[in-house]
Amino acid sequence: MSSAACIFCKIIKGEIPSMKLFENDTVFAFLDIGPLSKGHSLVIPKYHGAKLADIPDDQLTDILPTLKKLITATGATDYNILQNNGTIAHQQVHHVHFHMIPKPNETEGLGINWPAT
Ligand code: DGP
Repeated sequence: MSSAACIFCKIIKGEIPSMKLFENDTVFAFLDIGPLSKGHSLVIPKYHGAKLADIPDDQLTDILPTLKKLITATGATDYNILQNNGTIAHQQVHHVHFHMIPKPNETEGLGINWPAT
C-alpha cells in the first residue's frame, strides 16, 4: 500500500531523490534532508501508514535491525532513536519513520562508512 501524495512513498519509488543507505523488501533507509548531526538518518517501512499502530507487524520486523546497521555504519557510540506520531507529537511527515540521530562529542568526528561490515 502506498499513497500517491506521500513524500516518503515517492522517495521509496525513486520519484524524489534521496541519499539511500539501505533497502530490502520491507524497509528503506536514507539520510535526513535536515540533519541534526552528521549521519542523521531515517528508517521507514515501505508500507504506507501515518502512525506506528497503522503498520502490520510483519512490516516492522526489519526496522530495528536496520537501525542497528545505521548505528554501525556511522560509528555512533551515543545516539537517539526517535519516532514521532501525530501533529501534536511534532510529526511532520505522515509516513512512519524512525530517526537515528548520532550525538557526537566535540572532539570526534562522525564519518559514514557504508555498507556496514
Ligand atoms: P518528523 O518531524 O519526525 O516528521 O521528521 C520528518 C523528517 O523528515 C525531518 O527530519 C526532515 C525529513 N524530511 C522531510 N522531507 C524530506 C525529504 O524530502 N527528503 C529527506 N531525505 N528527508 C526529508
